[in-house]
Amino acid sequence: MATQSLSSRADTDEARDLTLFLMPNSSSLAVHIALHEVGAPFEARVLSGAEKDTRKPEFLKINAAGQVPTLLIDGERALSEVAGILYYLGRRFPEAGLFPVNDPESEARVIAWHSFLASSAHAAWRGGGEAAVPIYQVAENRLAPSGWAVGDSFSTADIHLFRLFWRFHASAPITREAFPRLFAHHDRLLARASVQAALAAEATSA
Ligand SMILES: N[C@@H](CCC(=O)N[C@@H](CS)C(=O)NCC(=O)O)C(=O)O
Repeated sequence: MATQSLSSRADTDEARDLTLFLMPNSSSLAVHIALHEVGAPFEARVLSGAEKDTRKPEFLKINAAGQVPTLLIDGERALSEVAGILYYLGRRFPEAGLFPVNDPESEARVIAWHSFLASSAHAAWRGGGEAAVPIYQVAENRLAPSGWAVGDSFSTADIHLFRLFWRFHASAPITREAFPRLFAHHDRLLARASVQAALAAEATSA
């Protein structure tokens, strides 16, 4: 598992605290974006899908599920699952405003989005085609009037939604006219500096 390091900010002690194992343009993109949002130094280690790096013993020792994203904390504690890692980053870096504070209903709504996205949406949207359309409809209907996933502010749920929609929407028969909120959400996210930074970094290694 000869991984490439993407981060130029990996030279400090603080950077060694957070290491993201990623595969370009996969589920790990959501965590990559969130790391840019919170502004913490981190090291990104790029695994190769073609080389089946996630199945190699060195990586299975870090995450027995053999999946990205995997975030290594302090070089020793692996955290997996997009939802879990986004929650961790949102709570650890509250100044970034990615997770609601002292508002049980909004907190629950963010968690509900993550649960829906990790289960129903990921499976259906990856499959593509007509079968995926009803789940796009659920997401379209659930977006708040503000255009964000929850309430009036950007949250980890928006990052998770963006990564899945960005990756899979072209394989479903959906149009801007029929799903205006979802496409507007996608465009809004695409314009963020964090999203541009993560996509540009992953493009150089894909
Ligand atoms: N439930 C997991 C899904 C993660 C996942 O599906 N990761 C894929 C990439 S999108 C992966 O690591 N595949 C490599 C493999 O299974 O060997 C999450 O939400 O983080």
